[in-house]
Amino acid sequence: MSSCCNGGAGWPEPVVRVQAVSDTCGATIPERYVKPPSERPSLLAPAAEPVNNIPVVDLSLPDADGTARAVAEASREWGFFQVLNHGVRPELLRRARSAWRGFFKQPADVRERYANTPATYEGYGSRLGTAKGGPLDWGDYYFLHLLPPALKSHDKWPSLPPTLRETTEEYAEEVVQLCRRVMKVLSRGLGLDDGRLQAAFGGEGGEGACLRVNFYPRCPQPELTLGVASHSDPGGMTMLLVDDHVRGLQVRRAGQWITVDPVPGAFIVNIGDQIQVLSNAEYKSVEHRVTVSAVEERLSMAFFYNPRGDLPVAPMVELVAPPASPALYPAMTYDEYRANIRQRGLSGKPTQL
Ligand SMILES: O=C(O)CCC(=O)C(=O)O
Repeated sequence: MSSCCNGGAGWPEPVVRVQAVSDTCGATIPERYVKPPSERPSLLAPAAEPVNNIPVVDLSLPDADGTARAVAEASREWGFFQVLNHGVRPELLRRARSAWRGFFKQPADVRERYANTPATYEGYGSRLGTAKGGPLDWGDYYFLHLLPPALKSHDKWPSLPPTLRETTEEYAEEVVQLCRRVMKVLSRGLGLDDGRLQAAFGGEGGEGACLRVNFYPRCPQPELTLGVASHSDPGGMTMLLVDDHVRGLQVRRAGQWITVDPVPGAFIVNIGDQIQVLSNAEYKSVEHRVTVSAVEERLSMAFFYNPRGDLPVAPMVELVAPPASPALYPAMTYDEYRANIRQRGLSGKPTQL
């Protein structure tokens, strides 16, 4: 099998690209990708999936209080919802997906120029977590920083395809605007001023943002593995863009895995651990995972919108009223919280939550 290439750069063992594994493994996936039986997906034909989907909210409706109620209910009950009429141009969604697909279709030596290390994870990667011999997921990714501006470095972004940097820049500008808008709706849904949650993130211009583009190659034994194992998102909120026609995301609800049916052109929004803390567990950061397919590749773009890294994040005082409603979490900065996750990798939900 063609493997390679980045074992000396801080990873505990050589990193193998899942694209290379998919191209060479034949009908059987390597043992390292096989999940324990309790974690394996039960893959049903689309027609046999439980008819259930995360709530869908139309952001263009004029009733702002009604929208806030719908978003708050989805955030309490599901931790997930899809947004339509969100203001990010459909043409830009298509261009962003196409530019990033173009990167994953570059020859291996072009992709390897951007191989990442566990120091920052920025660049082209195939694993999370640094435990030697740890489980691997059936997906490669590209991770990059967007905000604060001091962390953004175009040199660390792919130069091919030639449109990628400019398109990603444009995409980030529009998605940040959408995140700020949804933050207001979430804040109102908690009965707070529209700007309150954003203030707890460091204000407009003080927040953090990064992007992980996931590429899941075809897999000959999708029933044995996962594209991303079950996890909750450590940051504030995630704006996820998925392929319109390929399912894969599953959300845990009442002990069951619900497959999300993507609404074409929508973003999938999910609450991350930091908003669960700030809302004192009113809004839930819910575990999710990704299944893969034997017949279709899949690309997803996870835009992570986070509090400023050095701000203490704790339940907002307006939502704390002891003894009936004590603060459920101690204050911790997002930088501290993230350092812990980067070491152990994404798996399950942190025990303190
Ligand atoms: O690919 C997806 O649908 C979800 C990806 C995800 O959960 C992640 O990048 O954290």
